[in-house]
Amino acid sequence: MILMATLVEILENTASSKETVVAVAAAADSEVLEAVHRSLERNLASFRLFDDLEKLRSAIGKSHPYLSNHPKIKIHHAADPQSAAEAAVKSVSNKESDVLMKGHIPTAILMKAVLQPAFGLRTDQVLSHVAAFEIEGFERLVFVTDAGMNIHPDLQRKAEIIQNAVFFAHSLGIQMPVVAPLAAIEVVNPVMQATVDAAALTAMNKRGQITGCIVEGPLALDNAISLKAAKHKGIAAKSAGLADILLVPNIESGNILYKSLVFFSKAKVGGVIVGAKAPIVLTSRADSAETKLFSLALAIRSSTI
Ligand code: COD
Repeated sequence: MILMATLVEILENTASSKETVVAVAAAADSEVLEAVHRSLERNLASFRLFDDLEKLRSAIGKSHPYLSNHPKIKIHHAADPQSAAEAAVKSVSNKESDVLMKGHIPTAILMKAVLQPAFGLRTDQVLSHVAAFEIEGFERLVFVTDAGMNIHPDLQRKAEIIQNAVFFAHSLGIQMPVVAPLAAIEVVNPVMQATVDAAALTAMNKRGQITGCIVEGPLALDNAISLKAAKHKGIAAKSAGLADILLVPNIESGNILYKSLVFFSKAKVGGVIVGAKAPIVLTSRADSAETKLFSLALAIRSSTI
């Protein structure tokens, strides 16, 4: 597996070996349709769009008329966001589609449909969100998990979230990713749960309970990603400064890190939910068409491994 260092490289090296079909829940949105349009230009996938028919036709007519009779698009009526979520999920679980994509719909509505055992997309694994960031001036991709699904994970859930992200990093050619469980300091403070969990996750990795990676923490963000900062502070951890995967303590810190990277640093990002029977493209409704396209490429790659 070739190591990919940028999201553009990933996009350019992602081709559906077979025709990948993407089911989009609540597709009547110009940024979603732009991502669909750009995917079609690149021959990445074909699409089933689920939404209110009138709304969808009007959105297509306004922003992307070229999509209205496209041979690689099928349109399905769903009266409201919940029906669109359920129909798109069922389309993936009955294998009409290979990838699920969130459109203009709240994450919780889509994920509740994914988690419904009767709809058949769940596995016995934890589902978690992984975002891949390409940051200007930074030589490697940085993965942040979980900024989108698990609200307040306990130790066991954090171990499973790491394992999901590690498999995802492997699918991009990163053979032994370094994982930093983030906290505010580098030592264990019993009243700072993130530091206690980080130390336990480090021990779990050493004992073979989390595999395919090096976990070392607790680390604050600067010492996780900057060798210079880690050296300056005299951090003893061998992998300090070298993190590929940043495990955030909870969804709020993850969301703030995600949005800071995008809005302050203009980082490029793609994000997916892993751990279900098929990959799920999960971006924020405000995310750009480019982010949705990168996310699709990441999802297609992880659906073909
Ligand atoms: N992986 C596997 N199974 C899970 C997970 C998970 N991450 N979460 C819940 N389940 C299972 C439970 O074991 C249970 O069997 C069932 O699903 C329902 O569990 P609840 O009642 O805890 O789940 P919900 O429906 O209340 O909440 C699930 C959500 C995904 C809706 C919730 O976790 C959520 O709102 N997450 C945040 C989503 C969000 O707002 N993201 C914003 C950033 S874009």
